[in-house]
Amino acid sequence: MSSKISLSRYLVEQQRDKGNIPANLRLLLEVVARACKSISHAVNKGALGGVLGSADSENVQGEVQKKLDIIANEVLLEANEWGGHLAAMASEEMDSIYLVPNRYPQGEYLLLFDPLDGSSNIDVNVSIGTIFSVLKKPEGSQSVTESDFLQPGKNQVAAGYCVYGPQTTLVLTVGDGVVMFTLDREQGSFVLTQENVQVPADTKEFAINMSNMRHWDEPVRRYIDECLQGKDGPRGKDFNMRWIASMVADVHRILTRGGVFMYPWDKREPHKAGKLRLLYEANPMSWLIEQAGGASTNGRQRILDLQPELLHERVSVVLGSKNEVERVTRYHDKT
Ligand code: AHM
Ligand code: MG
Repeated sequence: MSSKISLSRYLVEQQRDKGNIPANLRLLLEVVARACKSISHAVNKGALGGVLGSADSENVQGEVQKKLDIIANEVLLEANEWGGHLAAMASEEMDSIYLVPNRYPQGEYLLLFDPLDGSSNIDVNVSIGTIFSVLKKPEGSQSVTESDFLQPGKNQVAAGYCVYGPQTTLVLTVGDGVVMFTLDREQGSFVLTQENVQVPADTKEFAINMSNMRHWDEPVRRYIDECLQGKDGPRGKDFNMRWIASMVADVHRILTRGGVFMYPWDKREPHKAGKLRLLYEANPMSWLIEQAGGASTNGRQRILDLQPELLHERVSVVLGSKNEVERVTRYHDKT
């Protein structure tokens, strides 16, 4: 790339030249990116900033919160509440929705996020990230309620994540393909480093937590079993496995070099549809993957078509290289 394109310039061009986003959505995305920069600095300080370890509290899903989960949540709330672009926010770390306080102007967007995904990796210095999804407040809705957030993923107007790894990378879609920006710490800005991200349709790499194998359902067991048989099995090729236990990092690898990611329903807690949350994990990641030419399903239905019933609803997730996702879907069809 001859001259550097900043996130601000990319967004201005999406608004002014391509007409893909209105000014308020541009502002919203700039603010989210600014918050991610600040979270990246906190993550970077680690033990020196006193940010590691547990916070001695639990979130609505009964998971122990880490100090950085709470810090990241606060950073996102504070950055976004006063700009006038939002009506309300929802987060993995908050039981219910957060309405923009009355003292600030109300906007037309709803922001949903997992402030720090991959929390089990915080203290061990492995990549973690922020996942976000943007919806429009339904027409005619005056004061926002939780039901305004219960929209299928295909309604998203922007989605992305920021991965805090060896580099801090912001990955974004506004429905015009997927773009990646790397944080230039000297300049303090995100710089466009990859456009038109494409997930190869075929892959020899899968990501799943194998320790849950005995709890899986038959179609998932069959798919992984065939991968494990390698060259000698029905697939006729050897597969490689990766599992980072940070969805952001696993999805980032898949957007970079292909692969299939699975966190399926399993028999440990049969009443739960899976581990990952639909609204602020599966939906934004599914849209990014689809925008990059991949596919995403719960095994039986396209994730972006699912009608959410609950704010913190869970879902079974299979996403990544198209041909592999379609194969897993076929295996589900047969049962
Ligand atoms: P979190 O949002 O509480 O961090 O949980 C979500 C994470 C995903 O990033 C990751 O894919 C998965 O949980 C790992 O789960 P497990 O530890 O069961 O392998
Ligand atoms: Mg998460």
